[in-house]
Amino acid sequence: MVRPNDEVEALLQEYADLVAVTGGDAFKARAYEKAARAIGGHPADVSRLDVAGLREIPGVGRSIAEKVVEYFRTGTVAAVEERRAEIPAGVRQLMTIPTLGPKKAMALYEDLRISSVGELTDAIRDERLRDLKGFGERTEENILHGIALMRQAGERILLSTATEAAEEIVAALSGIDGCENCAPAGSLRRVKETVGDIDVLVAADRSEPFMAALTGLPSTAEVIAHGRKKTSVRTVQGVQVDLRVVPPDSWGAALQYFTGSKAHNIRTRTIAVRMGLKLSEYGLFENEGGRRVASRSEDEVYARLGLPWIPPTLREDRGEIEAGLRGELPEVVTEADIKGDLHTHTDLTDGLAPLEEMVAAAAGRGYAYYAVTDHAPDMYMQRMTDAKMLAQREQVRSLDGAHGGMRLLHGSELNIGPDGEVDWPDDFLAGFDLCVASVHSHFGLGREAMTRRIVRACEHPHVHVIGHPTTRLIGRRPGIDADLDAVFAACARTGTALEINAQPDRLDLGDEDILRARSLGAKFAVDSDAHSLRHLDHIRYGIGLAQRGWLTPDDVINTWPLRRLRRFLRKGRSD
Ligand code: DGT
Ligand code: CA
Ligand code: CA
Ligand code: ZN
Repeated sequence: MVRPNDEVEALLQEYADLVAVTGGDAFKARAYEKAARAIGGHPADVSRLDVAGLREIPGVGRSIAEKVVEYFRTGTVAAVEERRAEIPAGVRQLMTIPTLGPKKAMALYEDLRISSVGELTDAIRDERLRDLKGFGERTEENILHGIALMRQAGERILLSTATEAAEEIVAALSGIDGCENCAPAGSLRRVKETVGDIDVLVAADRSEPFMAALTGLPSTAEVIAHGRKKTSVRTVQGVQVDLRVVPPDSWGAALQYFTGSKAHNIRTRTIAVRMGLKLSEYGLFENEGGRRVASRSEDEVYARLGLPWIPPTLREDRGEIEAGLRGELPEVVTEADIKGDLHTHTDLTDGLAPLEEMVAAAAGRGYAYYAVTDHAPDMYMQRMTDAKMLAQREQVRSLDGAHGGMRLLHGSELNIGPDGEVDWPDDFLAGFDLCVASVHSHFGLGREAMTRRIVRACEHPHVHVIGHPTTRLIGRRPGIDADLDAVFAACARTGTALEINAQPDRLDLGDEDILRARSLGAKFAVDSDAHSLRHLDHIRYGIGLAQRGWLTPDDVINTWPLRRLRRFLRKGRSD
């Protein structure tokens, strides 16, 4: 269920951390880190490659390739096990606390013999960390926050993880004889940013074959409950899956009920009650006589309640019922509306694929335009130079229109400095078609300074999109502290778009922020921020978020025809 590539990525990343903290050389640790990312982003399944095949992946040398082969042959890697054995399990857990990291965790162990999360919270309470080099009051706060994030993340999983797991289950169950319908429900169908458990629904006359299939899947680690109507299992990744099998003639009612949200269902039930009806997962029934009046499709159920079909992404009781009753539901943006991606990387910086391959893959998605936005020089480890950027521009120009007429925009992802300044002087910036500007450092500025910083970036004539605006990493790093309403208003005023970054662990902006920003008049760009070919597909999660924020194509600049997009990129200038 976990992609083999992701498994190897996590393993090599762990190895890099272990090397770093057990006194191995920093160069080796970095090499493993780089290989981890390359394998995670590699389009082909690495479990099927031999040493020679693996060595064709950039950054993967003989010794790394051999470890990968060893892992798939034996299930473990001796070198990783040896390093693990040097560190107590509790300390390894400390290393995974966001905001703490491997180095500090090791320092805590070596200097204070702290080897569990419990001991760490005790030590913070007793102010025993303050005497350590590199720790202070601020660090303590951050660590406590990291522990809280880790505990929350332990309970919910990333949307992408849940989606991939659910798709495998749905594919397996759909192939079984007698399956009339099969789909995910619950928060996953509503495309929530994180998912508590996966709900899957099947319409069939006999339930047992489906229940048996779920419990027998290779990805199933544990059966929690096995029944005729509902079966629950836990996957090898620790995710709970609830499978319900319903009679085909109550499919619509069941799908509506188990999609939720609870808050939305309370509203639909109340409407039913007022009409003298009763709504359950079996259908919509008349109170008197109990005749069933709707149940086959969701459409039918909503129609009988006087409502249009409501997209699952809107079902949160955030005004969708009222809008539906008035006939004013938004025509939310869909993946088919997206005409291009405006934030992507190549192997010129930290992307994994060369320009031509990224462009070909984008064209394969049917895009009308595509922006290449590699990192700018202020992110030092990317080693960007003016010459490299200009050489890439030549290459971009030569590929412009070469794939099915897809137009290319040459851009860059700039870094918003602590005072709101960006890389490069204006005359150099003027040469780009489009610039995304993002916060990549100084996350801890005070609220006022942080707000001023981003507003200044919005006011820059050559900044068109604010990339991953809050910089949060789900379960790992909180968003920056800024007056976001002031930022959103500045975006609206200056004609700067807010990004909806679709990277699975960012999903930034989140739905609540999108709703507020939209009400303040801002426009949006839904971007993959792809660092590899397969990342281009992540755009779907961004679309889910955009829908949850009630956005229509008119709100999203990369659904617009290129002419209208180019006008937006002039930021009011006439040139
Ligand atoms: P999650 O799993 O925490 O991410 O969120 P959901 O929304 O998937 O919640 P879950 O799995 O507990 O239940 C799936 C759906 O089933 C939920 O969205 C609405 C429906 N549902 C579950 N329990 C109740 C209930 O007691 N009343 C009503 N009206 N609906 C319920
Ligand atoms: Ca659920
Ligand atoms: Ca559930
Ligand atoms: Zn980026």
